Amino acid sequence: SRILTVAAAQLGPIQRVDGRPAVIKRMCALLTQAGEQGCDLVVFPELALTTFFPRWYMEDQAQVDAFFEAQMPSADTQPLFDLARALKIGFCFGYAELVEEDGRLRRFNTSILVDKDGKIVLKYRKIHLPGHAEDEPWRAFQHLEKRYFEIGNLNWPVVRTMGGVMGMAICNDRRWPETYRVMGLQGVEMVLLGYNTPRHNPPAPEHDRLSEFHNQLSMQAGAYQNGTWVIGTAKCGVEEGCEMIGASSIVAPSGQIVAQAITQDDELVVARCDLDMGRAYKDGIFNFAKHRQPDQYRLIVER
Ligand code: CDT
Repeated sequence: SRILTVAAAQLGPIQRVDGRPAVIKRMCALLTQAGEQGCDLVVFPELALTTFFPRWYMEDQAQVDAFFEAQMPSADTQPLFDLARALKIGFCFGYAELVEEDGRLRRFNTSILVDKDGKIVLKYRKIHLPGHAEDEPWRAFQHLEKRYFEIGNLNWPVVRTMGGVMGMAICNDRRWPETYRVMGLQGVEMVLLGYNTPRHNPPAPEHDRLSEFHNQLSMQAGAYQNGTWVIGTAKCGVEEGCEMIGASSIVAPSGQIVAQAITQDDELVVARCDLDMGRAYKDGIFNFAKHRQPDQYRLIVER
């Protein structure tokens, strides 16, 4: 067996006035706890450094860009990198990325994986951007990811690090089977995933009571169908008057949840994960080479 002790480092709410240094302090406190519990890897949420700003319609680009990071690590985030390296812990977190690429400024909803030596070894840019691009004043709050971010342009890369094959996904990605399958086809053994999920979905309020169920359903199915661990980490609680679900979960390749958060606040959820546990699924019922029928799936990429 190849054991990796992993933590989903759930974050409680981050209000708009909370500066990055205060958030980094909370993340460092969770890292320290993770060190005390012998963790190898800590997974923080999507857009971990600020409040979930797509809930607001903004026209002033400078106001929007205040939520973005133009450098990583930055002066604000360096203490997180330093502490993790001192503790010999790998970590992953999400942030809003501002980058000059192809001769223009581009904005992505990004997550990075940092190895135990403090080196960024993998970057992913969110592909399934939910919500809308224009103000919809009838909503109690907006979900303007389609306004503030471009669709990620890195596909779903995986990397061999910390003794396993690691990949990443971000929030809404977890609801789409293609997310896990593209990584599954590259032999992924652990998917690191952060989310910000408002309980209330203005276009379909009748689904609100099913929020945790759909969260679990998606991650458990993705894990089982690809023989991979899934580490789902929430930013949750009441942020700027908007409730977001918690239920951060560590899901085994069997599809079973082996550990889950019980609060809506900063909380470390830890499990000893055997990376070899996916083998029986990858070699058996989900042996892709033997049983998949890609010729029959063409419609999926044609439409
Ligand atoms: N952050 C994020 O992707 N949240 C979405 C909300 C969907 S409702 C517009 C999610 O899938 O959880």
